[in-house]
Amino acid sequence: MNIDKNHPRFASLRLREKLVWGIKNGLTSEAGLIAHGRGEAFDYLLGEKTHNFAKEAITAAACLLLLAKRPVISVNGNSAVLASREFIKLAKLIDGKIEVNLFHFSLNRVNKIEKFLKKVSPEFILEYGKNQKIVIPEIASNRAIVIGKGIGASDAVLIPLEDGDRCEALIRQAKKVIAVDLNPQSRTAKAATVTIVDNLVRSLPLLLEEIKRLRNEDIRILNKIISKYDNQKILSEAIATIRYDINK
Ligand code: PTJ
Repeated sequence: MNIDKNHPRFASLRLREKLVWGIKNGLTSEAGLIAHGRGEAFDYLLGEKTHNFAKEAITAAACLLLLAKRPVISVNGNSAVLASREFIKLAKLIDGKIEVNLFHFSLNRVNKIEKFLKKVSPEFILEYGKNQKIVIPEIASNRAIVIGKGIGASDAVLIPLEDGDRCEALIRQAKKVIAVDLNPQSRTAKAATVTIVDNLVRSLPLLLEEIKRLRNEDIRILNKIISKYDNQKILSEAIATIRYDINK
């Protein structure tokens, strides 16, 4: 569909079109549209803007990623079509790896998403077919199967648009987990080390800028920012913002 740039909902409609494109081209799952709709609803309630609680989480996330020795970005069928360029830029900045890890698993979709990301840059992608896999215990989906030297060996993982039990399982493995989730009440949001309650497409460019700002800082300063960070407080602020706006 051709969307007029002057349409008041242009930005939102463009994202929808990206997901529809993702489905037509075999990257995004059909359930991905439902997940996107849920995200849209929360985004609407949050006024479709990046709040201070999200900015605070972005700063903590930047510190975690800069301190990590083996950071990995986990990409699914929604996030791939929404933010492929930003993922590659992020991998470059933090010297990290990108791994495709799907909830509605199909090898065909993994291959298509990898191909799509590799078009931007082939450098940072750990390919599913070419790397040894391991199983992360207590995950009730194919998400349990991860690349050994990717998510398996990681000390920090970015998990945009997640579905809960994997986040909890990664935390049990003593990994730092950064979630991007517009729903502050999701299991993922509650379990993650740092939860960015914001739209992926708004928050990733800000995360890139924050990493650039902090990358030459003393390690002690980065650690101090993390030690002061309180994810529960961030989630409470997000929930309060939604409630306040509903009651206004
Ligand atoms: O490609 P696959 O097979 O790995 O499947 C990906 C989806 C997203 C379908 C799968 O992980 C899933 O079912 O996720 P859930 O459980 O629906 O959770 C997705 C979460 O992301 C929800 O809490 C949404 O509110 C949130 N969300 C959706 N779109 C965005 C978002 N958060 C941030 N930015 C968005 N654009």
